[in-house]
Amino acid sequence: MGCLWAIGSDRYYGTYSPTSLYNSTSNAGGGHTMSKSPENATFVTLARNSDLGELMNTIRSVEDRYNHRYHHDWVFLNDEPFTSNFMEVVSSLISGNVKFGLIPEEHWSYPEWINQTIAREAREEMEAQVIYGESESYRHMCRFESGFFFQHPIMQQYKYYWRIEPSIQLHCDIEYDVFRFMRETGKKYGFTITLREFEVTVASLWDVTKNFLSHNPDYVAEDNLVHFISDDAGHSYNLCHFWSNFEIADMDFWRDEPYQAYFDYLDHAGGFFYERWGDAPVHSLAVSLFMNASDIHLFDDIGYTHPPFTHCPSNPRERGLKCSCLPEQNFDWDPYSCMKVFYQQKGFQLPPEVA
Ligand SMILES: Nc1nc2c(ncn2[C@@H]2O[C@H](COP(=O)(O)OP(=O)(O)OP(=O)(O)O)[C@@H](O)[C@H]2O)c(=O)[nH]1
Ligand SMILES: [Mg+2]
Repeated sequence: MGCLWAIGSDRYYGTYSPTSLYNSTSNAGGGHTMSKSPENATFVTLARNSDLGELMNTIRSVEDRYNHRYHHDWVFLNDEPFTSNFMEVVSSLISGNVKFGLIPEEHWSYPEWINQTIAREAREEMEAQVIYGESESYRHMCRFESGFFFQHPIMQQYKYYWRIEPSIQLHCDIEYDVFRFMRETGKKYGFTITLREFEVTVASLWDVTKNFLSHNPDYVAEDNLVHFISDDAGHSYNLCHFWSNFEIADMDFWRDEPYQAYFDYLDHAGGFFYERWGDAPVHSLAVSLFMNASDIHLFDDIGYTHPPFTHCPSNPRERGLKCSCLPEQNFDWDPYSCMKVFYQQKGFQLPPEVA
């Protein structure tokens, strides 16, 4: 048994398998009879060693509802080395290849242009206002998820990812390969839950975004979804965003020039530290502006909970997927959800009780 934190010259590459350290086609969980999915795709989970307790049921849920059929890889990233206990336990639960990566320090630290005194004062001021308002690590996490997870050497090998967080649950069987679906339909971004951001955390995000757009108007897609994020044709931000703890998406979008230039512009503006810009609004603004509406997919059939919100299918066909959630738990039509706005912008028919 053992774990590798370094293979070759790449100190950020690691893999762990109790049975075979070097056989990249073997799976740690073992026991599957179907072959591995050919899709160039992986689950990705950012986690601390202390998240292990919450992660075990989450992984079990993802495997039982989906991955035992497809055996996709699963990448775990951390700003500190994973313990061998963490690696052993999660590997024993996963039916695909499992890889562990250490985040490079430059992806989880202050850029030189940030004034850390001002950043600290901003945190102190936000402490009583909003969840994680005081948290320094939360800000590094949001900046990492906004701009760097797809640059990690392990993630560079893949095109598609499904982001999984500790303590989420899947409620319905998923009987098709979601990554194959993304590839065959040309979709670039998939989500399940939408909601509104706390305004204080993104106070200047839209103004900074508008400044960026004024210098880069060509990045805006012709058939964009600006009316999802703005109720007044782009004058102000309505705080709607796709909840990024669930994302099934194409990393080429994050790696391509428009998003790279956008993230760099935001990073220099400093709002990841002087405010508390979340990766969810940052991703959502980019997706809504730089993608065509047809690139964005609502995975309505995926029953999903990230506490405290649930997306539960109500469509009778989707209810046949042995869902362990009730349609009345669905957050979609709550006043804080933006699903109605999304339906209207996409031209979807609203359920009669909502229309
Ligand atoms: N390695 C590492 N991972 C972190 C850290 N902070 C958060 N994460 C991970 O980043 C993701 C988002 O953090 P969460 O604490 O779930 O943030 P949230 O979803 O906004 O809020 P809650 O789930 O309600 O706590 C999760 O996958 C966490 O495990 C950190 O300091 N280090
Ligand atoms: Mg979370």
